[in-house]
Amino acid sequence: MNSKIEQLLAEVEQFTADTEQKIEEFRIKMLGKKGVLTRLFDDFKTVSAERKKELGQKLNVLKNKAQDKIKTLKDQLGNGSSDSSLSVDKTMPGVRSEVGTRHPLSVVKNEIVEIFNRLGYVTAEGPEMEDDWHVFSALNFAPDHPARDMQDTFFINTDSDNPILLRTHTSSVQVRIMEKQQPPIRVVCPGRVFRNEDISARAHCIFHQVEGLYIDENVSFADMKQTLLYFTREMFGENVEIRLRPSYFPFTEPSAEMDVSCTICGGKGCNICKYTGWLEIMGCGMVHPNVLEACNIDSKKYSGFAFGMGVERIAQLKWQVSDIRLYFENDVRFLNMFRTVV
Ligand code: 2U9
Repeated sequence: MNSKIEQLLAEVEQFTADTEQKIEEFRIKMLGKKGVLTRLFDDFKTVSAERKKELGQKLNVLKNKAQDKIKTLKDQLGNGSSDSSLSVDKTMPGVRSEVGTRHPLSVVKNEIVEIFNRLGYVTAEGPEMEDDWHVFSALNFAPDHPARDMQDTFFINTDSDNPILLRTHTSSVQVRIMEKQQPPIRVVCPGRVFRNEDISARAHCIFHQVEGLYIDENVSFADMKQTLLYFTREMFGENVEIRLRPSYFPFTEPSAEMDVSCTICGGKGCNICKYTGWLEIMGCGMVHPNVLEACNIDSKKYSGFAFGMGVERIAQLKWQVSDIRLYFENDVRFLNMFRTVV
């Protein structure tokens, strides 16, 4: 058997073919059901125990070499190396591979995050699937607050007294950070959020937020105002102004809505700002003492501010995209409009 294997190894080594048919004949002869290897493997069953290891290894080598040879010859044929009618025209220009681009929402998100990173804020992310505590209870939402309603929030499991749900804001990430870490805290949290809303040109059930949180001793409302003015001017230009209007959120007190002077008309009034001269871009406020205490932070020693903005809203103001759905359809004709944006 040994000499037969040696002979076949040499045969495999020397074999060449320039047609599919010759390769197939060789395959049937070597590896077919009635081929030489099948017969050798049958004979192998009767080989003495002492020789089994050596001959078994040799047989496997032969089988692998035969398979490799067939594959190599087939590949060569495929490349047209021996069939002149299929040969490659080496003077043809190469096929250019398309380079993708960043999604416009990622571009805006990165820009927002980087502005705050320059101010010393670290970036943090957290789970999209959350529990009631991190999304609502720790953030001072009353037990009967409408946001906890099935109509507003996607619930996953309501069996326990701490239901599992899709986060409706990224504030849950800041709650997790406060639970783990004592002040000073300076974080920005970008991420995807989910609300049970009908999809339209102005609203989507999935959108993106960037929220921020700054907690330390003696942090004031004035610190917040100056930080947000710096952010707005970095984002929209040196000449824009901001204004704060009183508002209400359960997790901040006092709370405010922040407007930026219209980036289109400069505040004179146009159809983008509905002739008010102002565009709303974010919400903000001083973190409610109940929120600090829920996360084991001493509200007598520490204070802080928080803010939140929708990435789609900022992108819309930057590029005047009037239909939010375009950001989610991934139509390349739309995405290609942002090719030059990095
Ligand atoms: C903690 C405490 C307070 C985050 C804040 C807002 C105000 C806000 C909205 C803007 C448009 C959400 O995307 S939007 O619909 N956000 O108005 N968010 S203050 O406050 C926090 C966060 C975390 C621990």
